[in-house]
Amino acid sequence: MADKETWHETLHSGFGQYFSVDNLLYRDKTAHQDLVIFENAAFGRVMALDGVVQTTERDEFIYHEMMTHVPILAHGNARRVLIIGGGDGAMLREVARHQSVEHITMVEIDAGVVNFCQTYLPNHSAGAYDDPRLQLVIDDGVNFVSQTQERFDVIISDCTDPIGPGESLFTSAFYAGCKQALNPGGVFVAQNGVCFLQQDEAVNSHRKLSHYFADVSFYQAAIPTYYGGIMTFAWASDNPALRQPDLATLQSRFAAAGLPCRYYTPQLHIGSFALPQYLLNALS
Ligand code: AG3
Repeated sequence: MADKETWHETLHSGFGQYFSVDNLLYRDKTAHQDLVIFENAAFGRVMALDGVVQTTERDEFIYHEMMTHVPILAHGNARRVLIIGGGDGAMLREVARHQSVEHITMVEIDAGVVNFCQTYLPNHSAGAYDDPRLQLVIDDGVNFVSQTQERFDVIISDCTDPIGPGESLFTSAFYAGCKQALNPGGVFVAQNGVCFLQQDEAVNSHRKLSHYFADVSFYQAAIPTYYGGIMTFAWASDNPALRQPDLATLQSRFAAAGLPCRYYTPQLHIGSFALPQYLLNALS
């Protein structure tokens, strides 16, 4: 933080965003990262790690709905879901809304993020840590996916940017582990940065994932606090049909799931796989 009143993001060089710190709720170094949680008049509670905004109360629904309902509803029969990262608990909250999901494993490297977010960012997890379907593992995600004998239908990588502890979640070793931990017909999705400013990230993920999966692409959403335009989510599976579901199928799955969404719609799900030409050019 630059001073007591204003917090500046340090992710991009040369320009960026700031927040007024209207009430500092928590700030300390966990075992792995510099964690800060504060109140901001415009965005509610804000959580940042190592100088980068991870989530805010005001716009988190866009990110978390898109990273859960898109793969789960596209899959159509996801019973076992693995979340990598996600220590603030909102990804868990959204996955847990699917009554058809029987088991959720969440692997977070930083116990401090889990603990302090439950105290200072409680609306994110909204009680989901008490869900009996949850197995919470404090471990490195690469380690977990390479060693586990368990298999999952959907894997969600709710990672930070590839700096600090989150860097390993952008490696071939991690993608190979995710491939082996997926059931046949499974889907892997991952936070992949804002592609206008972090295009190399998308290009690299695409190249690495293509070694392990037959169908690799991205879908996107604009999330205001992930400053700089659309955020891309990596999408990897062995079944290209999962990326092009028909509207009627999604609508009936969505209705059956009974989800209270504020961003996700089946129409938007289908449209989110359309990518801007500059990204398609970079990927080809
Ligand atoms: N993790 C993704 C934060 C990425 C921010 N990156 C950026 N602005 N390029 C969010 C964790 C929420 N559960």
